[in-house]
Formats: sequence, structure tokens, C-alpha cells
Amino acid sequence: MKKALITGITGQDGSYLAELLLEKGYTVYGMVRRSSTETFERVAHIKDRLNLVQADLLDELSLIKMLEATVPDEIYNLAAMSFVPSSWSQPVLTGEFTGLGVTRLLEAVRLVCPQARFYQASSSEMFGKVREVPQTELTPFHPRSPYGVAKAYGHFITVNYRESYGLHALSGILFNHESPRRGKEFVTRKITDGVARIKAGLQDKLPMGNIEAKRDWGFAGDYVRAMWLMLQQPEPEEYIIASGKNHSVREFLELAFACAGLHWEDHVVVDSSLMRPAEVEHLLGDASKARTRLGWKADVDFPSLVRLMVDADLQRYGVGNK
Ligand code: NDP
Ligand code: GDR
Repeated sequence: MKKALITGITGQDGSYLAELLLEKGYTVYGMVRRSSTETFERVAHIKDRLNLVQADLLDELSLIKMLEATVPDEIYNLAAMSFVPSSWSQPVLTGEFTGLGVTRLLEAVRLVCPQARFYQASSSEMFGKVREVPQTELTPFHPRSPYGVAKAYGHFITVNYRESYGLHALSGILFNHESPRRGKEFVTRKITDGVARIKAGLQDKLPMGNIEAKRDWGFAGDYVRAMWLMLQQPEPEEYIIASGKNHSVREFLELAFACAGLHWEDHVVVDSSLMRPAEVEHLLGDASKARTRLGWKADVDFPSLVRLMVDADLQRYGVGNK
């Protein structure tokens, strides 16, 4: 029976990946940080099948002790400060978690279990002000936020530890992926939660930032499958995971409100305080390598993703879509 360790198990991706690995018969360890209230909502339904270990990306010794106690075959490093706007208000902390945290974990791996396979959660935010369209594994990076910069550091330190120490370490460069478990501050979930609250009569207006920005959106359940596939390959290499189609926030709004029988123009107001100091205008990924080499493909397309997120939020507020 293989053993996998997931950092960031309480997040959106961590919860879907834990489900997948349990289905595959893994013993699953999850790193959780100490908090005054538990943040286990997304894994509550599988918590009794998980082995949770307390450690923090800021604390090297806690990472070493966690690996000594678990000795995993596979490590998925998903923990990070992942909300782009907060990276401008807390740039140093973002660098510590999202950038240096990767080095701390890689150092612990090198010391305790250098034979383990290591996945780093890299991001399309590293492309930022894009150098070419669509973006591939060979497109140079030009990050546009402290988060993107920290992710680029995490990406290259992973490559460097592979090249310096022969670790089986790789990065998946994942484009935006969403689900009903997405945090409510991210644009898709903010919209679907807002639609449900408006439908339920709890609010009337939805303040939004730049609705012309375009993203290549997919479903988180499809994307965690790609993470696992990457670690099963004999050679550690980078892969882009994306849908290959992009849509504007405006299109997401139109579709999401229509799913609930509402018109987005009646409710959306533009709030300039939600505009970013530097924006990533367009992202579009080319996942050809993952399709041919991993046999990966997405099952959920854009309209189905919007529908499933709206339906889940409507249900949560106990309202229908008519
Ligand atoms: P979430 O924000 O939902 O989850 C982040 C996780 O990291 C949470 O479990 C959080 O724990 C944990 N965490 C944060 N800081 C620390 C710390 N110092 N020590 C221990 N744990 C910590 O992110 P997602 O699931 O959406 O994303 C997973 C990873 O993939 C992230 O690294 C993200 O940057 C990256 N990514 C995400 C994409 C997406 O579209 N979702 C696309 C590309 C990359 P807690 O519950 O305690 O806050
Ligand atoms: P992103 O996701 O920054 O791409 O990072 P987010 O959903 O926050 O923003 C997407 C785009 O929508 C625009 N936008 C708004 N965004 C938010 N959050 N709230 C708003 O009101 C709003 N209005 C317009 C943004 O300006 C942006 O252009 C996500 C995170 O999951 C990262 O961790 C991950 O690495 C990348 O995706 C790939």
C-alpha cells in the first residue's frame, strides 16, 4: 500500500486529491497547521480515513519531524497563500509560504526521504504578462503579482533540487480550476455564491473588479487527477494542465446569473477597489503534452462547470433555479 502526504489538504485541491488517493488505496497523510478553530470543512466527509499531522511551512523542524513520522512515497505540496490580491497586502508572508516554504519542504525531503516523489503546485500566474498565446511548458514567465513571483521561485527551486540532488521532483503548471469547494473570495465562487444569495433575497448587488479579464477555467476534480498521473511517470518533468479555452469574467457572470433565471446587468456593480495594481489580462494554456504523455483529459467543460457551481450554491441556500 503506497503512502502519500498532502500539504494543503484542507484546501480545495487537497480535498479532491485526498478523495482520489483514498479511492486508489493509498494511505493518506495530510499536513495541517495549528489554528484556534478547525478548518477541516472540505475533508469532514473523509476525515476518519485520513491521518492528519500538524506542521507548518514556516517551521523547518516541524516538516522534518512530519516526514520522519510518515515516510511517504509521494508528496504533493499544495499548501500556499493562494489568493492573489492578498499577496500585495502581505508580500513578505506570501514569499515565506508560497516561495521559501517549498525550499523548506524540499530540504526536509532531501534529509529524510530523498527517494520520495515530489509534486509542486505551480501556477499559470507565473506567465502573467504573457509572452505568447497559448502558453506551453516552454513559455517564459513574467509574473504580475507577489504571488506569481513567489510561485516562480517555488517552480525553479523544484527544478533545481531535481538537477542538484537527483530528487524525483516536478511541477504541474495548472491553470485556474474551480469547484463548489472553491474559496468564496475567488471570482467564480464569489459569483455563484452571490447568485444564490441574490436568488434567496439575501442581497441585491454584487460588486466586481475587472470583468474583462480572461481565464482558462477547468474543474478541480479533473485537475487533481493530472497531479497523480504526473507522479506516476518514470521521468520527472513539468506539465501544463489547462482546458485550452478561455472566457472573460463577464461571460462567467452572464452564464451564472442565467442559470438561476437572473440578468447579471441588474445586479453587478463595478467597484474600483477590487481592481488589481497589475492585472493578468489573458491566460490560455496548451495541455497537449499532458494529453499525449499522460493520457489526461478534462471531463467537465466551461458551461457544465458554471452550472454545477451555481446549482451547488443554490442548493446550499435552499433555493431553486426557476
Ligand atoms: P486553497 O487556498 O484552497 O488551499 C491552500 C491550502 O494551503 C490550505 O489547506 C491552507 O491551510 C494551506 N496553507 C496555507 N499556508 C500554510 C502554511 N503556512 N502551513 C501549512 N498549510 C498552509 O488553494 P487551492 O486548493 O485552490 O490550491 C492548491 C495549490 O495549488 C496552491 O498552492 C495554489 O497556489 C496552487 N494553484 C491553484 C490553482 C487553482 O486554480 N486553484 C491554480 C494553480 C495553482 P488552511 O486551511 O489552514 O488555511
Ligand atoms: P486568479 O483568480 O487571480 O486568476 O488566481 P481569481 O478568481 O481571484 O481572479 C480571476 C480574475 O477575475 C478578476 N476579478 C475578480 N477576482 C476576484 N477574486 N474578485 C472579484 O471581485 C473580481 N472581479 C474581477 C481578477 O481581476 C482576475 O483577473 C487563481 C488562484 O487560485 C491562484 O492561486 C492560482 O495560482 C491561479 O488562479 C491560477
